[in-house]
Amino acid sequence: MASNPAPKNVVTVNQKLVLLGDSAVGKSSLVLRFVKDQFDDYRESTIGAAFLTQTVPIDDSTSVKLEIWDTAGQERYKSLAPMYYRNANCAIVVYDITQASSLEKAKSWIKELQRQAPEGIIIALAGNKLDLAQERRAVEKSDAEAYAAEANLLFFETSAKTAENVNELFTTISKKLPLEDKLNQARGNAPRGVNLSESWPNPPSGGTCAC
Ligand code: G3D
Ligand code: MG
Repeated sequence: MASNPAPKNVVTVNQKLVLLGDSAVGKSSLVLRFVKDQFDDYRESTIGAAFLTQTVPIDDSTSVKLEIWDTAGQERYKSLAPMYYRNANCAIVVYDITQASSLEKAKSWIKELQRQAPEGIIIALAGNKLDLAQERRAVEKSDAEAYAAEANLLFFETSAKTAENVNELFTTISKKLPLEDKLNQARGNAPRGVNLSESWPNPPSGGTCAC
């Protein structure tokens, strides 16, 4: 995925994305694949949360700059999560298709988001490690897909390792975001090329990968 800044005649809208899910399901790996098109076989666990940005072209005149908060999955960091999803525009909840318990954990995050996150938040469910499907699949795609449809979620099976469906996941969620208000505001009140930004919750300066 190209990370070039949007051209000058394109309006860029900043939107907040949070990743949630059990530890070791591949949240940081999905972000690394999406933002840098890389994969590390040996990843250090995320401490607290990591912040990255990536710009996604929506159409000829609009881009979304995703401000991505990659949270740590361990139980000891659970109390921090509301800080990241409270103002989120969208969320990706990740499970590992080789670990059935990780889907249960994902469902509990989705319930929490549906109760506590801002109304209208766009939520995607991602079943990661698709490259291991043949040998180690423990969650049937049809089961997860049926759950996602019932809970009104976008759904993808992904592999951060092979990159399968990773851009599709982030691009589809970006295209689902209701941007009308912000675009009208930008086109009516601000010169073209303006970057509509809100600070949330104080991203580290530079916006570099800390995962
Ligand atoms: P997390 O951020 O959800 O905690 P990580 O998960 O991104 O740190 O990944 C946890 C482990 O899963 C890492 O392996 C990572 O390489 C592996 N992984 C992540 N995504 C995939 C994938 O799509 N396919 C496969 N096969 N492995 C993946 P280690 O060995 O470092 O624990
Ligand atoms: Mg991580």
